[in-house]
Amino acid sequence: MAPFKKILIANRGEIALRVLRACQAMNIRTVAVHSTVDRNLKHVGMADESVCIGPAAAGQSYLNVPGIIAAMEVTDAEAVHPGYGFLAENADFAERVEESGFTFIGPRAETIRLMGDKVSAINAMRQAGVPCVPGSNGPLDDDDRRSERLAAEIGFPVLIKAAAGGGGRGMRVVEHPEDLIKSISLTRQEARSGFGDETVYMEKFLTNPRHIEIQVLADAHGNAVHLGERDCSMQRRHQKVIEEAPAPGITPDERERIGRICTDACRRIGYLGAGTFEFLYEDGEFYFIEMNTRIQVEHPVTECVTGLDLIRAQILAAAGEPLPFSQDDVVILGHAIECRINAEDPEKFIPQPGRVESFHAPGGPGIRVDSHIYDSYRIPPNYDSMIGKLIAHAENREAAIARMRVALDELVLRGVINNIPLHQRLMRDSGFIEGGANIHYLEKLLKGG
Ligand code: MV4
Repeated sequence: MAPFKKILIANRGEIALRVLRACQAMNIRTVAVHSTVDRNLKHVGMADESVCIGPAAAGQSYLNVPGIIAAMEVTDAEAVHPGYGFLAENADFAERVEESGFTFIGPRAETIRLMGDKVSAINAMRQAGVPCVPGSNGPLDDDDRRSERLAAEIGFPVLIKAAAGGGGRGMRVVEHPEDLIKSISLTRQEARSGFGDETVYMEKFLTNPRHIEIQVLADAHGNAVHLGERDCSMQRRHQKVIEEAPAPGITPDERERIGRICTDACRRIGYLGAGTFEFLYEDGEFYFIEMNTRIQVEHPVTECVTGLDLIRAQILAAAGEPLPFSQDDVVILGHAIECRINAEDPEKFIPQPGRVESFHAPGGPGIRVDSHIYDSYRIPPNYDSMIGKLIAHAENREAAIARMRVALDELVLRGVINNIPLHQRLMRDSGFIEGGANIHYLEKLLKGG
């Protein structure tokens, strides 16, 4: 029996298509909601029903909470999958969905709210035994002497972060003690105007970390498993470019130890569904920074190395089904790499919307393409520039890179300027091939370092 009869997909692009495919494989009917410029999206045509919920501007369509709930009512959908971005980590939306008698496919609203505030997230995690970055262990108050003592104890450089920030928004590095108080007040002002919350906290600034994240799955019966880690260090301006699993150099013992810490924390906080613990990794130590309460763009690399369907797992968890496997059943097999394909300028990384003249996806063993584009598809200028993901899986990292090189050379994408040449370069770059590059590697490479 299908866990739901009908699911509404509150997203667009490749992730909406990915969710639709999972629903179809589970015999669940689908409702696509879309903006006026998105009538021609691939998943809209494939869905059982579709509803136009507003104009192109996301604020009036994909972020239109009453419109989406009304669409659930008129189509008699039981549950909503938010994908990533848009309303995926909006606790008020999750709450409104549940109050309206529907199921939100994701963690409970209170969990989303807890993790949305980075200070409360870190506090919850520290109490649950997760290693965090040395820091203020809570908000900074307006006692300047106290902040100065704290920074001196932690040691410079320190980082001032907005509690309502995350994903690289609202942070400021402080190198010298004399700049501390000014930096705190500037970060506070930016946080107040940017997020409507001036709460800031302090952490030691880790200078050359890697970004390694742990994927977890938890059910409503107190079971939690981890699906190993992903390395997402290859990024530019907080936009990930390449992700891989497992992370180069992380040993099975390290994986088991940090994975166990994350699943213990999931049980402690009553986590539900899919989630990601984001860590900075430096000198052999993991430091928790944030938790993502959504499915992530890079989930396919974890699917490849575990053989699991994470969207299916999210749907089953939301329906109250117990996890159908235990930690011992999770086996990491081989290596997977994902290249995010963006329609963007190769020099300045400015989005390049327009008409896809032709698109031919590569194939063969271990190659996966998650994309909604097709010949003559017009990429609207209103949303982000990611138009697909190319994933290569093989028995080891070297073989996965070899498969990715072939797939990138085989892929045809004409009509829109894109970042495939960047990926072709990276797959031949000695620093990437070596593995284990830190979060600054790509930006240095692009600057000519
Ligand atoms: C840090 C850090 C160094 N030290 N925290 C940026 C995004 C947000 N998730 C947290 N971020 C960082 N937090 C401390 N204590 C460096 C970053 C950071 C970063 C982290 C992950 C991936 C890319 C990054 C790029 C620049 C800075």
